[in-house]
Amino acid sequence: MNFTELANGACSQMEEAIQTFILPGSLSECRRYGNGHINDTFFLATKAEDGKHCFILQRINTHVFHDPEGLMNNVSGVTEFLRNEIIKANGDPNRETLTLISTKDGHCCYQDSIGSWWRIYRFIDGAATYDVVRKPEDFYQSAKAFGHFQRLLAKYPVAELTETIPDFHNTPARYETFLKAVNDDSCGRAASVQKEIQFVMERANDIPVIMNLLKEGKLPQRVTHNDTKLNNIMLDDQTGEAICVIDLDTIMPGSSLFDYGDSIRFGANTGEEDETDLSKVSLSLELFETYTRGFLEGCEGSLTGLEIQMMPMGAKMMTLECGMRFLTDYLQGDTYFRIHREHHNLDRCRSQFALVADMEKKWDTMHQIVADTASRLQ
Ligand code: ADP
Ligand code: GN1
Ligand code: MG
Repeated sequence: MNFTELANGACSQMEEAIQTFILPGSLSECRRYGNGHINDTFFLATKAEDGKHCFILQRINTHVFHDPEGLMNNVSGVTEFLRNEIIKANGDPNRETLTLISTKDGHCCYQDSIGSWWRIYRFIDGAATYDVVRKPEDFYQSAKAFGHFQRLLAKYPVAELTETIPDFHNTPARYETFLKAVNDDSCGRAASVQKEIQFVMERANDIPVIMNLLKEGKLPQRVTHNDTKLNNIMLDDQTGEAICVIDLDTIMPGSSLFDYGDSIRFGANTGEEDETDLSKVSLSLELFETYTRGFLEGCEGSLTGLEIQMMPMGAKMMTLECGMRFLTDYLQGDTYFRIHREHHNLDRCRSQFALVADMEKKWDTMHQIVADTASRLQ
C-alpha cells in the first residue's frame, strides 16, 4: 500500500495508526474520501476470511480541535448513548449511529509518534452523503433526522460534554475575530474585498440577536450538532431515508436555531456553497418549506414559540456567520478551511452573502412559511 501521497507526508504515521486498531484481516484499500473541509478522511478496506470489511479512517484536525481527547469523549459518549436509544427503538445501531473501532489497547483513538490523532469508524454500507439536494424528499429526510437527533439528545447529560470549539456559533465573537482580521490584514487582501467587508458591517445590528436571547434565557439551551450540512447525514441507497447523522465533532450546548439555520444555509441554496456564478444562488422557498416541515416534525413539538418564530433569523444568521468565517479565513491566509483552488474561501463567502441578500428579499415570505407550517402541524 502506498501511503505517501495520501497522508501529506505523514505516511508512516498513517500506517502506524492503522496497525494500532483492531481490524479484521489485512488492509486491501486506502484512499482519500469525502468532501469535508476540516478532518482528513480516508476509506479503508480489509480482506478477511469472511470477506471484505470497510472503514472510515480520520485524522482529527488539531489546528481546529485543540482538545482531541475531550472531543473523542464526546463522540464515544454520544454514540454509546444513541446506540442504546436505537436498540430500545428496535433499530439497527450499526447503521443508525457511528460505531468507533477500538485500538488493541482498548482506546477509541490513537495519538501517533508526531502527535496527530486518529480514529476509525465502521463504514456505513448501502448509504451515501450528498453535497446538493437531489430532490426535496432528501432534504425532508435530513430535516426529520436532524430534528429527531436533537430530540434524542435532549436526554443526554450536558455536563459530560466538552465544548470542542468554544464560542462556535457565538456570532458576536465571530464578528470580533472578523474585525480583527480586517484590521490586521495580514495577507494584504482587505482592499480587494471591501464590498464583502461592508456587507457584514451593514448587518452588525442583527449579529447579537440570537446570542442575546440565549443569554437572557428567552431561547432555551439544547444539546445541538452545530454542523448540520446535508453531507453530514447518510441517506439509505434503497429507501432514500436518512439513516445516520455523522460528523459529531461539534456536538455542544447550543440553540436549535444553529442546527436548523445551518441546514437551510447549505441545502436550501439553489447554488453550491462555493458557487462562482452568483446568479445561481438563491433561497429555494420550496426547500425552505420542506426543511421547516421536516425539522418541526422531527422535533416532535419540543420547540418553543420563540424558537419557531426565530427560524428565519436562524437561517440568516448561520448563513451570514459562515460567510463571515470564510471571509475571515481568506483575510488570514486560508489557514482554517481546506481550499481546493485560489480564492476558494472568497468564492464560498460570496455565495453565502448572496444567499443572505436573497433571504432578506424573501423575509416576509419566510416568516409566513414558518408560521403556516407550524400551525398546520399543531
Ligand atoms: P469532516 O469533519 O471533515 O466534514 P466527516 O466526518 O463529515 O468529516 O466525513 C467526511 C465524509 O466521509 C462524509 O461526508 C461522508 O461522506 C464520509 N463518512 C464519514 N463517516 C462515515 C461512515 N461512518 N460511513 C460512511 N461514510 C462516512
Ligand atoms: C466545516 O467539517 P465540515 O466540512 O462538515 C465547519 C463548519 C462549516 C462548514 C462549512 C468544525 O464543516 O462549521 O459550517 O465547514 N466545521 C468546523 O461548509 O469548523
Ligand atoms: Mg462533515
